[in-house]
Order: sequence, then C-alpha cells, then structure tokens
Amino acid sequence: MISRIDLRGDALPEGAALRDLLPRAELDVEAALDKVRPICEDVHHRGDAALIDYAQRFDQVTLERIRVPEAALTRALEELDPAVRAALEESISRARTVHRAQRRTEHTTQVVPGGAVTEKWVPVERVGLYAPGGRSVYPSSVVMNVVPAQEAGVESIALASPPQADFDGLPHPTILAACALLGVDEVYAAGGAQAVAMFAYGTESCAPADMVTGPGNVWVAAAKRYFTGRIGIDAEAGPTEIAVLADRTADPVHVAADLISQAEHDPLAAAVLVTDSLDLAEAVEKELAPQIAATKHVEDRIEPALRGRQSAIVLVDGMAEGLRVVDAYGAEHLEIQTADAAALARRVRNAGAIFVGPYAPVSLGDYCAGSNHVLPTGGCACHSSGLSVQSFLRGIHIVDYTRDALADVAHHVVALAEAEDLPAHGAAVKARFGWKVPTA
Ligand code: HSO
Ligand code: ZN
Repeated sequence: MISRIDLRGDALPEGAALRDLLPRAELDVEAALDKVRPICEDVHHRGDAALIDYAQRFDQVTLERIRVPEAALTRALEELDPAVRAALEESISRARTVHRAQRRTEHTTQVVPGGAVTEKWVPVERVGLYAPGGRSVYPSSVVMNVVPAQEAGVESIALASPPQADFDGLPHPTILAACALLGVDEVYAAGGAQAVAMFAYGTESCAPADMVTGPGNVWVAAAKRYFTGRIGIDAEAGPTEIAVLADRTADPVHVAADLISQAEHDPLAAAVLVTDSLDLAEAVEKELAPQIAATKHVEDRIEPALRGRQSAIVLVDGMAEGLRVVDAYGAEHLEIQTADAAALARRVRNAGAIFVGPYAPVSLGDYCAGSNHVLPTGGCACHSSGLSVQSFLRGIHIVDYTRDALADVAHHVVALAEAEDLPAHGAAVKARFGWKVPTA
C-alpha cells in the first residue's frame, strides 16, 4: 500500500541530496499557465460576460449575474444543520482568539537622538478570497481565510466560489452559510482561474482586489502565478501533506488514522511516516488496510495518495536523523508522536504547523485548534509561513530625522552615494546644508 524508503545504516546526505531521497508530488503549474492566460485576459476584456460564459462551460450552470444575493446567504444559514453551525461557530471563535493575538502594534525605534524610525501596520484595503467547489467544499477554509483578514482589519472582503448546478447556480450552501456566520456579504458565483482574474482586474459587478488568497486546484495556482506582481497572493497551494515523526512509543492506530486523514483530500496528497522503529513501521502498514476498508473516498483518493510516489514510510537510525529528514522535507503538517514530543517540536526548523503528542491530530488543526490550516506546501515551509494576520498587513517605515541628526550622518550618505556613482543622491543631502557636507 505504501512504499518504504530505508535510510538506516549509512550517514544521511546533506541538504538537497537528502531532499532528493524523499518523496514529493510534482505539480506542473507552468503547463497550466498556458491554458489560464487566455481565460484571464478574456475576463479582463469582457468582464462579467466572460464569467457567465465560463460558468456555462466549466460548471454547466446558466447564470444571469455573478453576485450572490444576500438573501441566499441568509437562507443558507437558516438551513444549515445546527450541529455544523455550532461547530463552525466554535472553529471561528478559537481561530479569532489565536489570530487576535497576532495583531501588530506600531513601534518607534529611536535610532540616534533626533532620528527615529516608526513602523506602522496598515491592513490591505480589499481582499478577494477563493473557496473551491467540487471535490473540496470546505467551509473551514472560509473560516481560515476570513478570520485573519478580519483580525488584521481588512475593510473590504469578497469571496468567490464556483457556481453549483445542484444548487441553482449558487456556490455550495455551506460556503454561503460560513460567509453569513462570518459577516461576509459580498459573494460571487465564480470559480477557477476566472475567479482570480475577476479579483485581479475587477469586472462590472466586482471591484478589483489588492490581494487574493485561498486554496484551489492547479488552475487557481496558475492564475495566482499569472497575477503575481500585480496583486498580492498568499501562496500557490499544492496538494496537502502530512509527515509523522514517530518512535516506538507511538500508537500505530493513531498514526495510520492520521496518514489516511490527509490522504483523503486528493490522489496527489502526501502521507509520510518517519520512524526509527521497524516495529512501528510494520504495525502501521498492517493497520492501514482495515482502516482504509472502513472509510470513504478509497479508490479515488486514499489509495492513489498512499500508493503514489509522494507517500512513504521512511526508516531512520534515530530521532536525530528523523529530525534531519523532517526538516529536509518541510511538511505542510508535521505530527510528532514520540516519547519527548514537545522537546522535539522545539527543535524542528521546517514545517507549516507542528502537532505535538498523541492528542493533536492534524484534523484538530484543520477545524478547531485555533491554528490556521492554510499552510505552505511542496517544501515551501523552509521559507514561508501559514496564513496569518501578518499576511494581510503591510509594515510601513516612517522616517523622522531632525536637521542635526541628518547633519551627523550626512558624510556617510555622501560617501555611499559616491561609491555607487550616484552623486545626485549625495547632493540631495548637501542641498540642505548650503551644498556642502556638514562637518560634525
Ligand atoms: N488539511 C487541509 C485543510 C482542510 N482539511 C480543510 C479539512 N478541510 C489543508 O491544510
Ligand atoms: Zn485536512
């Protein structure tokens, strides 16, 4: 069911060579760009009419307008299963608690007497959020995108999600209900690359956004890449990943359940167990079959995900090697199920989020831990963080120097300007002191 990579015995290679030994799915975003470019430009030129045509072509839905009436949001909330409503409310409340604590405060550094730099934090003005439809209708992702944007103070938040033939051409009702719970009332029935283009360029009914965030398939990732530089994006989300670092104290039933839980997302999802215990590896292998037999989404997602070359059980000599392997992999989600899980977690450098010990499965984080589930995939955890309040803020330096403070440093500015053959830079300082470099 799942392959083994045995790294025991020899010393582990360094850096990229170690990374090359580890499994990872490839997502060809470049190839998708060729298809996405004309769609984006069509939305640029024809606006709403293009979006209505794409809804017909890709979603088999005839739309009159793309903006979802507010009454549809209210109705979706009224009709939402009360247990799901209560769970979403709990999820929102915990996420708010965590994300509120991420708010930044203005800070002034007195660099020298009379010279200060203040950093003020300003939220992005308008954000477009994308919520996928089809196989992944995730109201939880609406929560994970909207809450940090709201806590950052973003004033204008719009959401797009594909129109669904089964729901009168509206986005999925649980997406609409989540929007209603979160107080997001600007919602569009638009999916895929065309929805990203709608936010990037704006159309007759949707004002352009400064930033687009949210998960999506390869078309959405390609559209985000297409607009990078024009608008802000969160990340090009790839298929979900779980790595579990476990020793012989881990419960194979839990480990197998957690690997299967993320394999459930996508045939390209990755599940990787890193362990120094052959007994645990064998027990997990044994445990997978009966657990898979008892669940859903087996042939279309879980089996291909676990059989795929992106998933494996990696055997290592000890936890020191295990740590090197999980750092080289840089998983979106890393579970640590070892005797000293909390201490090991502190030593991990590269992971989107770390789940410590036997009672913190990734699915807790997916819904109700308070942490954010929009996390870096594809190894991007070595340079990027998950979505947070910070993602929606810009830090702006305010530079405030007096005449004396500028005079004190003027000769350094002039020296650097001359070294860079930019004499006019130096002149801009000298102009303030009778065209001379002031002497201290
Ligand atoms: N594990 C996914 C998020 C998700 N899980 C949504 C369930 N619903 C990527 O972090
Ligand atoms: Zn998940």
